[in-house]
Amino acid sequence: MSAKSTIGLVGLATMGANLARNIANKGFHISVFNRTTEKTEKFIQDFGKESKDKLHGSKTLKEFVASLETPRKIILLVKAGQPVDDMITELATLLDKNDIIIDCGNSHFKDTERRQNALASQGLNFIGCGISGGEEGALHGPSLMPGGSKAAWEKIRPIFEKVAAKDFAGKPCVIHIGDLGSGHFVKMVHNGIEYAIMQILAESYDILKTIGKFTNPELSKIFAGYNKNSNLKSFLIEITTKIFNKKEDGKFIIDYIKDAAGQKGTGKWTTEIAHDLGIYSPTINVAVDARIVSGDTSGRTMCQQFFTLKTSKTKLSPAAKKKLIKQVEDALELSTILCYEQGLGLIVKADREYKWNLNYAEIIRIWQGGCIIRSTYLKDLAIALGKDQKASGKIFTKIMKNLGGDKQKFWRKLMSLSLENGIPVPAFYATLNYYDSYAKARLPQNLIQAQRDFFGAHGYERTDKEGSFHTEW
Ligand code: NBP
Repeated sequence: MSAKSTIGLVGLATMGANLARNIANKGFHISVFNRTTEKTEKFIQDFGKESKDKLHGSKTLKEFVASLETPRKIILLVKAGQPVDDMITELATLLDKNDIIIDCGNSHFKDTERRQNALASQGLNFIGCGISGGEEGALHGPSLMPGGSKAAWEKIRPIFEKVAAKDFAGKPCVIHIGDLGSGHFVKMVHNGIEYAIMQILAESYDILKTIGKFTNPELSKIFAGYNKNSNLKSFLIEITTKIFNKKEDGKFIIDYIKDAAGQKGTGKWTTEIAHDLGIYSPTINVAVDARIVSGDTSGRTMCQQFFTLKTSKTKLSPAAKKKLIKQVEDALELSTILCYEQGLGLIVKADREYKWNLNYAEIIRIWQGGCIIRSTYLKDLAIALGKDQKASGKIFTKIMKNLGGDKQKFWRKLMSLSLENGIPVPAFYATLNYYDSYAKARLPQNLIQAQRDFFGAHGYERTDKEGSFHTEW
């Protein structure tokens, strides 16, 4: 290769390989490097022709760095954690002032800030960029959430805007999120919302299967019906309808998948940071817990010998089954709205704490395409958070009316029915508690304050006069 590549990418696993192909298919020359050289060779063999020779493989990091235009722009898509630090250390010795490293992995935003500060002292730019959409997104258009130096962002902007997914209006699903670790923070919250919505969908499945006795093809049709609801139409529901219909060797594969879900960094980090920032995001918390309990297979087996369920076995008439489908839709709709709300609450609090000066409407807009939590509801939500006060007020009122209407009554009834039948619905329940806790004028924590004062003389504030008080109980 004589001319130099516009950009480079390190790490050719699922995300890196697909993003590199996407970048090359959009017409940019891209050099790639992977720790295991055979993977680079196979990648070039398999996909080199696809983009008319825009992909260039390097055997060594030195050769890779030398193949790039300056200032060099290098995307990292290696395993999050120590591999990112190792790769940065190696690269930093080969790079020149003003070169840019873009970590597109799921790194913790505090690690991103540490890396930015360390590299800045060497004159290097570091951007922490969240990427969502899995392998399909990486290949055809992901949602991208870059944070860090604005000047460095301007250098990568033409490439990122071309490879990103498009929102409902055809604009690229990428913006400069803000300074420092804000891009990785927003991606982390995106994943927290993803955990919450996936748990709510799993609970809907359990209710419909256990109480409604619906078959897999019926479940697929039910979820396809939910996907016609403009507040629910989403990538996650779309794939759910496909999952229920998928057969292998004549068997529905869903019935043979072990019920133990893994949970990696981002979900747990979201709950930790929510606690650190004092933000109530119960659905995200219980979604992480629900995966933890599902994975405790030995604990579950042991408890099943001793825990007796005194539950009803509700038998539904055809009319009642129809009603159940609607009740689940209503609960799902309101819960999903409140999952986005919880994630947003966390972003707003972090923005105030870290002074990132984020644009919330734009963050919601770039989640409209490419990412896992994309949903038609995000069109309304972006308007509700936008600058047009009249339009925003109108949509906000519509959302609040929906939350406070009859669907809420059906959601409460569904919770009773689920609990009577012994179906764990932690995410549905936590979301309803979230709504109720904010809606209720007086919470019972006056008793907690009295108890704390009783045993620890912690003092309390009163509703009828100013100041701090203590009682000799
Ligand atoms: P993985 O997270 O599985 O990482 C595998 C890649 O890291 C391989 O290229 C591997 O090279 C490289 N690597 C490792 Br492991 N240790 C290394 C080291 N010390 N130095 C250099 N390279 C090293 O890949 P992925 O699933 O494509 O994810 C990449 C990043 O994107 C992760 O942070 C992930 O959390 C994030 N992400 C993933 C998804 C998804 O759907 N998979 C979605 C969004 C974000 P090798 O070939 O030599 O072993």
